Amino acid sequence: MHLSLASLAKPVLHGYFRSSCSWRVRIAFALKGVDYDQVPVNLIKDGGQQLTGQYKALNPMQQVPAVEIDGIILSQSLAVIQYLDETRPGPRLLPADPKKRAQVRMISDLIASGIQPLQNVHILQKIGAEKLQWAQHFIDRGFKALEEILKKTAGKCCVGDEISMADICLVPQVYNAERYKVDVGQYPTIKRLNQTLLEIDAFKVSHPSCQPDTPVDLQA
Ligand SMILES: N[C@@H](CCC(=O)N[C@@H](CS)C(=O)NCC(=O)O)C(=O)O
Repeated sequence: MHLSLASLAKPVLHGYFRSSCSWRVRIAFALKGVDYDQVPVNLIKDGGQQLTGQYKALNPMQQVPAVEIDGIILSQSLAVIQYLDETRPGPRLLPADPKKRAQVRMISDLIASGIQPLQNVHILQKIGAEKLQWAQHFIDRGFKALEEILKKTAGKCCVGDEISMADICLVPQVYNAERYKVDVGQYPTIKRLNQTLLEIDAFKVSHPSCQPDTPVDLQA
């Protein structure tokens, strides 16, 4: 097998401890057992380090995460997760069965397109004083739909009993919901899955409370 120098280098994750999309990628690295370096991008400090010209060169969307891997730069956490799944050994993050794989993508997209973008820093800055109610409204709207779907698809995990990209999306979104004081108890399946998944090592080591850029007062 031909190995290029780029594919031997450790991947570099440009992310932020509290960003749910960065956490998704950290979980995927941990599940696959891939060693990587982290470069913090503080979304708040200095007006947002994601807005610098230097960072824009990595990700023109000026969002985290961005990942340097195998000689390319990837943004969009779901693209990164699927690339890792296609190129790294370890547990599958998308099931082999087409129906289950479609369900994993459905749940991942519901969270990644239908809920998370509405709580982005630059969106909430535009909303202003109403931002808490705004975030709660859209998380509740998404979680109502997600709860109905998960009732049908979940076993120990979002789809059956195997961890997948859907679980990788779910746990950071519940963390966000709790930050915005959404009562997750209204969604018993979401709550149960989140509790089960948080017991797994890959979710623990990647948690926002224990990253290199986690402020001391938020460390576990
Ligand atoms: N679809 C993108 C979304 C990335 C994203 O929204 N990142 C947020 C943090 S989770 C961000 O960088 N926000 C910065 C801003 O809103 O200015 C992904 O999945 O990677």
